[in-house]
Amino acid sequence: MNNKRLLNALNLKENDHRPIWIMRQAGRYLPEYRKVREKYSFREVSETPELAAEVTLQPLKRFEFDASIIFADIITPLKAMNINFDFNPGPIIENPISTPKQIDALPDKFYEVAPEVQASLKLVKSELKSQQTLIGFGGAPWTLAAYLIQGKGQKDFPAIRRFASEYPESLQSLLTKLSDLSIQYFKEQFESGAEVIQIFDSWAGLLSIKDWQTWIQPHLLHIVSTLKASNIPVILFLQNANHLVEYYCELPISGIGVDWRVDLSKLQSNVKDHIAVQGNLDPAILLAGPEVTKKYAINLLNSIDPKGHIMNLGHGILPNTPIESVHALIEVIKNER
Ligand code: 1CP
Repeated sequence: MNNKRLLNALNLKENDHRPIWIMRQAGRYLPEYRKVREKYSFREVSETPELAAEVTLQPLKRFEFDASIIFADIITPLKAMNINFDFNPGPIIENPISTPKQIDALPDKFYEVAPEVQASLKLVKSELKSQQTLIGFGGAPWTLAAYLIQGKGQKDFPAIRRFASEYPESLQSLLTKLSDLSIQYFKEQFESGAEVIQIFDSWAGLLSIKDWQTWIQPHLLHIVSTLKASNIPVILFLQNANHLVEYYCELPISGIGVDWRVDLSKLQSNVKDHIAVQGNLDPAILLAGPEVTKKYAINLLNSIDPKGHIMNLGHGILPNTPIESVHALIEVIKNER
């Protein structure tokens, strides 16, 4: 047995108890995080390896999490494609893509993708305990393209759906460039110490199954098969995409992360022979305090086979979450032993 619970779970191996980490675990619910953010913007923190490493490690000083996720954003690697952006608080793209010409002008070879993230990963790795796993991450091509074309986060991202209908070949070319960028970025993260890559396909749920097969499936298949050939495990995260989960599970991935709308126990029973499941407590439950959190966490654990289960929330932890609720969650997991 490996002493890293997260890797054991992804390999569908037994553990003394299931691994736990929390999406956005380095976040505003922590006073020490808020203190850093009083002085520095999100961008300054994520682009300064010492600061990024400091906030990445903050939650591990308080809680016995089994993993840390590097502090960056899904759009961080787009700089290597000559895309300028800022955050307010979500991504704002300086010149959103509206024509095929802009896509033709984007590079398809990249020298080095987000070197600051590579530096942050190395710093964090040197501080982790041997049982803790370092997670690298990025956005799936469709989700990245949604920001590039819309210019910012917007309900249902109409601009990319319009672009897909008007310039389908050009959108395929953009998704191909984003896939190549992502493969390079993920491999570089792995070489810098990440042991697992979580790919966020946050806006996939906008598509029908047929459109998913056109815009997402071929690109993700290319990315995850390439990573698998290099023995890099991948967790795919989806939100609000219940109708697509079974199709994602046909990709050669190690884990599938889902939000609280999905029946995790049913999903697990369908995929347990080949994929680990991650999630999926509703983050809003933690707002109700430690006792309620415990009750719901125990219910979740009782419905999911510990083998191949990575405990997590169904989406990022909310900024006003009481710290005691996170302690309660950890306690429930430890008491499983
Ligand atoms: O877990 C962590 O804290 C690690 C760092 C991390 C991750 C994994 C950040 C830092 N962002 C992400 C992923 C991310 N970013 C996703 C996928 C997860 C999800 O579905 O939520 C998405 C869609 C984004 C895009 C993004 N960046 C948003 C979403 C809202 C929008 O407008 O589209 C936001 C708010 C950001 C900025 C950002 N990224 C990260 C943080 C801590 C912040 C907030 C900055 C601030 O509060 O000023």
